Amino acid sequence: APEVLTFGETMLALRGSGPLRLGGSMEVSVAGAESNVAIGLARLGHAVRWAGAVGEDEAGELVLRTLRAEGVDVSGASRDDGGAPTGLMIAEPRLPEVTRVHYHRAGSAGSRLKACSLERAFTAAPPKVLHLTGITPALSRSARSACTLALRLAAEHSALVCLDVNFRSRLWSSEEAAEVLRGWAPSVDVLIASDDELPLCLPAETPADPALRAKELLALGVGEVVVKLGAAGATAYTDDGRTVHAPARAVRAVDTVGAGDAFVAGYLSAFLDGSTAEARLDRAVTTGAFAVASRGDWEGAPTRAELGLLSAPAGTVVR
Ligand code: KDG
Repeated sequence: APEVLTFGETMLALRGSGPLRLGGSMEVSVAGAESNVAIGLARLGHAVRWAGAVGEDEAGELVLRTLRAEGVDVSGASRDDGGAPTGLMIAEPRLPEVTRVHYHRAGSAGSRLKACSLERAFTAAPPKVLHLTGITPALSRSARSACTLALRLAAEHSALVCLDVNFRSRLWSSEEAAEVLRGWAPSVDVLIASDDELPLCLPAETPADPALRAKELLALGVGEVVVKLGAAGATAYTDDGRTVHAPARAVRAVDTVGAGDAFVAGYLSAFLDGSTAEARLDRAVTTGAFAVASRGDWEGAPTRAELGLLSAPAGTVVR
């Protein structure tokens, strides 16, 4: 059985080297927050299953082939038999520090993921941990139902639930997101969010202070709240009343897209290893830093043996 089951939309990802309207060549890869987490976990040696849907097309084959090559179990993934294509995401580096992302995913196969496919993938081998993001319920009614069902199955099979809020304003409004995510909060064991995303899981009247927000979430039944603070690191609030902080690891930033997913993979990896909150955060900021220092969403994710590389002095050549 997998240690972690995750699902969501993974798209064909094209990345140019300048303004999209000028044309030129692009790099071809795949991207999806949940599959980024799955790859991050697989590289760290965990058994992980991804159960999204792709189109019956070559882009879908690339998604499945990439995940398979990375050691992610795709036996629970499905192909849309209604002709919907695999979604497309274009990353347009517009300034050295500013990348625009364009989605072509409305009506895509991934967004039409069916609850019954997810149920098959879950019950075939119930996982220890179910990982969801707030992107999937924004995709469609059926994707949202798949999430609701997954939460129910997790409760029935005593799987822990990890939720990364991952708010995407291009997909839904904060009001719509809050309506869904507030209902989910009491079922979540590990809630991971950036500071500004916390109110999406809380009642309308929320304190401005992140520590008070986290306490309120714990009171609602969340097991543990992990707040990502970007360059300022991350803070975890645990249900035994402890607050643990880890500063970010200093790296030269190359591409911040995918850093949050890498952070989640590191955190869950240490969680599955049975590590302390300090060690969980330490691995999360480490894997997050690898993503920031590497081009692409998931390509730079470290293996377990590579985790220590970040401490090597500048100019190190490993030979
Ligand atoms: O976290 C990185 C994701 O944003 C990217 O892989 C694409 O899943 C994606 C999304 O919906 O933005």
